Amino acid sequence: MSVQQMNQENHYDATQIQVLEGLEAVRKRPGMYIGSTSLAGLHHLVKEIVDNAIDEALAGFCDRITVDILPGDRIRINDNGRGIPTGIHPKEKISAATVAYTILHAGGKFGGGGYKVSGGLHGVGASVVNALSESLDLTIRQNGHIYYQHFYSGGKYDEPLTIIGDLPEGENTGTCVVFKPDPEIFPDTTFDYETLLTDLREQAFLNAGVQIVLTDLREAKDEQDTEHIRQDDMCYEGGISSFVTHLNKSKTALHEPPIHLTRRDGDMLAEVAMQYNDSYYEVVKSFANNVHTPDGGTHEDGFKTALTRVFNDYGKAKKLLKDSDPNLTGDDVREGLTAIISVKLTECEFEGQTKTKLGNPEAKALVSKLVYDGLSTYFEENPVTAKIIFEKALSAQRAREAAKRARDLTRRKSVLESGGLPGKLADCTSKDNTVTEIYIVEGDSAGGSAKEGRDRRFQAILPLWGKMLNVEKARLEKVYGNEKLMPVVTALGCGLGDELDISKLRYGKVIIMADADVDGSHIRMLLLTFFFRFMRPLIEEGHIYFAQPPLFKLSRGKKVEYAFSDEQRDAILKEMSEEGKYKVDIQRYKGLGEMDPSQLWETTMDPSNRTIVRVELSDAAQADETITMLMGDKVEPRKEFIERNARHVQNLDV
Ligand code: 0RA
Repeated sequence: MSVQQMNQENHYDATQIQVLEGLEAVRKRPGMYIGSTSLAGLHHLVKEIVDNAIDEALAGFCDRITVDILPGDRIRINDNGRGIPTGIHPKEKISAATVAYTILHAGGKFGGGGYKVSGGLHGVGASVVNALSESLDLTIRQNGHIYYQHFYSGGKYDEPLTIIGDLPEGENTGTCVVFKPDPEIFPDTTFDYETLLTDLREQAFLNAGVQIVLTDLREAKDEQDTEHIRQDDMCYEGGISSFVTHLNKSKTALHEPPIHLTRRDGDMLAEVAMQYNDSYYEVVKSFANNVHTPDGGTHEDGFKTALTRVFNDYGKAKKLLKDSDPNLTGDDVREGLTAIISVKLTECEFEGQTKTKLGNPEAKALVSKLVYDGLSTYFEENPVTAKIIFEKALSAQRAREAAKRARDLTRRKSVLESGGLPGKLADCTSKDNTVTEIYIVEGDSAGGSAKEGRDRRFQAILPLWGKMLNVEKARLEKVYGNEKLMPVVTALGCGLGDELDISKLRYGKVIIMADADVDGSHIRMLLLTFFFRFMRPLIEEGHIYFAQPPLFKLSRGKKVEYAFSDEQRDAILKEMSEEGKYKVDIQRYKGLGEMDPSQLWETTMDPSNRTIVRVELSDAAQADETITMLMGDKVEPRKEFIERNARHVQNLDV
């Protein structure tokens, strides 16, 4: 029996026209609904559908969500909830499930009155995904039946939601969606397993006890072909405490387990998990209604203020801080801290240009009460841990004061010595940082070629020399004394740490140029770590680049071409060999130093010919994790990472 049969016919037509207009608006301006049609937008589609299933889990009816990447880059999302309502929608006169998948809602959940907790695009998501899909198949298991509806070309349908069979005895109710993103909308429709895994793992942490299983079936012959199936089965009873443990896995924790605090106030819920480690950096990640808020907001403010207050009050009360001592600052008490803040509110107000900052004032009050009371009690009840953590903050305070002295000293010295710029810098003539660039070059011989080959009007060269400092294991004060890093800081002119002033940056592009081998990639990582830890806005605002020097020079007679990969070398070789009589000569560049100045200019520095790669930072916590792993002192996670990313590493290093 068709659900539609219960419907008046002309109503159906009217609804469909309305539907197509709504969904057409999404197809015309997808960016308004999913941010962009780049890979980020593509992966966002999965989030939208998963969010709906998570809402069902939050309502207490669903505890397992599976996400499968199917051949052809289709996505299948299945949950064991109640199933989207299949009854006739009183206003639209078609099935409520069809409404959810075809009518663009202004917000709220299926006409409101549903869930207490909802964030982001919730509820609007299903129709947006449908609008941007080439095809979408919806199956609902409910009332002892299996309901099915097929959509195509961005949400069109020929048949209404229809019962196609009976639900076998003992089988779960639930919702299953299979969609294929429309290649007319998305230039690249290839899903990245790691991206989905990171997003889904985050949801599994934020929703304790909900099982989320991601499976990649693209390479599989069938669903039993385990050899070609990648799968991650995630369920964290510890919730955000497990998240903190996960983020700290490459670090050495100062206490076990993480501190976990929870507080409820009416419909509001605030939760914090935190753990200190022996590094010098903080990772604080906040969420509102399971939506990441990278720009923080009221919940994060409440956390930070209360944390600083707890430390200073505790220090004074226990005579760990004398009355005459300066207070600990926020930076002091957050050194080596990994924390997750999660609030659930009836309605979130998001602020800022990208709507990624929480605005609700009540969240600040709730989180700060939670942290002040909860952590004060924790300190009272766990004096040994309290002492270790407090000592850490005191040592951060001492280091901050030492760094200030070192900074004042270097400042005085550089003013006295050389008018400020490092001796080895070959500066450019232009002072306009919308056109200027600086090449940071490892090795004196490559530095020499770069100086000769450059266009001195806008290209500056700074050769690096001396012993590199692994900043992952050092605080700011060490940077001030480092002979390799200080010239970089002085040349860039914008200071570092919390004194960084990006408006003083002397060059618009900061290009790291190192050999295409293991040593070169080490230098790239070290410099990048340095920028990430001490000059992060340079990365965030897109000023840091990697130069891409060629790996091979191929020549035949007078004709010369360069190759940047093995594949390209083979292609050029084939082409050249077909051309005729001379033998093709292949030279492999072992280092930048082997190129003469004109070759270096032509292949790596000439803006009209070169390729440079901009370093992008999509998620600071993710980057922190990777960097700690690669540069920190725990070996096991690093080995694991390198094995998992062996192919990427090869690309970088060969
Ligand atoms: C019952 C009522 C409502 C929704 C659902 C079940 C439900 C929706 C989804 C989406 C994916 N999986 C699902 N499982 C169940 C409607 C609640 C409302 O109108 O607010």
